[in-house]
Amino acid sequence: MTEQGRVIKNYMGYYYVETAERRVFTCKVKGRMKQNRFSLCTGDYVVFEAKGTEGMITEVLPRKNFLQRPTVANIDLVVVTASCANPEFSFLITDKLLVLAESAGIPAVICLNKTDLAPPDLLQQCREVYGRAGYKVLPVSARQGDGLEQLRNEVANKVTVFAGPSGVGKSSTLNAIDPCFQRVVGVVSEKIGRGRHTTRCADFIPFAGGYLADTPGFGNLNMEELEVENLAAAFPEFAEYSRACRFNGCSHTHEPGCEVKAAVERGEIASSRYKSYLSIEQEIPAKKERSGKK
Ligand SMILES: Nc1nc2c(ncn2[C@@H]2O[C@H](COP(=O)(O)OP(=O)(O)O)[C@@H](O)[C@H]2O)c(=O)[nH]1
Ligand SMILES: [Mg+2]
Ligand SMILES: [Zn+2]
Repeated sequence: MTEQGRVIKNYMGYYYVETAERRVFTCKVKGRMKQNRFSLCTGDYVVFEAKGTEGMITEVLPRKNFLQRPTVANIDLVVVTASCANPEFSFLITDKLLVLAESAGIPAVICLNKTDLAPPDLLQQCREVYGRAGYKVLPVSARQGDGLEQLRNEVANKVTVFAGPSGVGKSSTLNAIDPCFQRVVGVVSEKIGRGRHTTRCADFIPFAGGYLADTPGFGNLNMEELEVENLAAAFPEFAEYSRACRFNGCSHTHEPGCEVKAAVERGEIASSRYKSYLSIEQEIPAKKERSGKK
């Protein structure tokens, strides 16, 4: 029988596909598809031929969006997770994750975990910087159980991915949202997980009418796939100023009459955000270099 469903887990070459009736099928990919350079990840909607509780995937339906790191498709929300301390809060990593979500066209909020360890003023500072950029900041202490209700409300009925470096408390936060989850916590277990099956894909866990996806940590964030020309658009608060720059296609780095730079100097755009912009811009190879490599 032909069925449709969504890939909720990818493990050892098997795709676990859940239908609208919440039946889960263990599926493989039809050989013919493999030849056509198919791409399939958690979150994809697929068509499959069902036989008992198994299935053969014959088609991947068009994606609404796609996130490279972690590799997931058709997402409603990215929760960019950071910790107040241990590891120390990083504006740059937070901004990189926001840029990746923004470039993929996926809404994002910031979960600021470990508020129990927060240095004075950090929460206020984050609220100022990210509030101005249009992002909600949700303070949480997974350890003390603070801020969870707001987070639960935020993710209800959505397909949500938790993204953030190792150790900030993504798994702990998921466990705090729903103690049934029992995600493995701690740096050591992450290492084992990475060694055994190098999963860059995330697993979906059903929650409140949607799904939550925990993701393994990452070594470094690859910003090289971005286009320099599109980077400024991934900083929503630049838009109203960049329209007024003297030059069309202003890169907001060295040009005279740059209104983005002027706004940073007046304190209307957070200097940490502009610093991240410059730093990410440096990481993206110039167009010539890129085509030269191919
Ligand atoms: N103090 C404090 N520690 C936390 C909190 N949340 C997580 N941790 C600790 O941070 C470490 C990493 O947590 P984990 O959930 O594995 O992080 P992940 O790598 O992002 O999934 C563990 O030792 C947790 O016990 C918190 O709210 N406060
Ligand atoms: Mg984890
Ligand atoms: Zn400019």
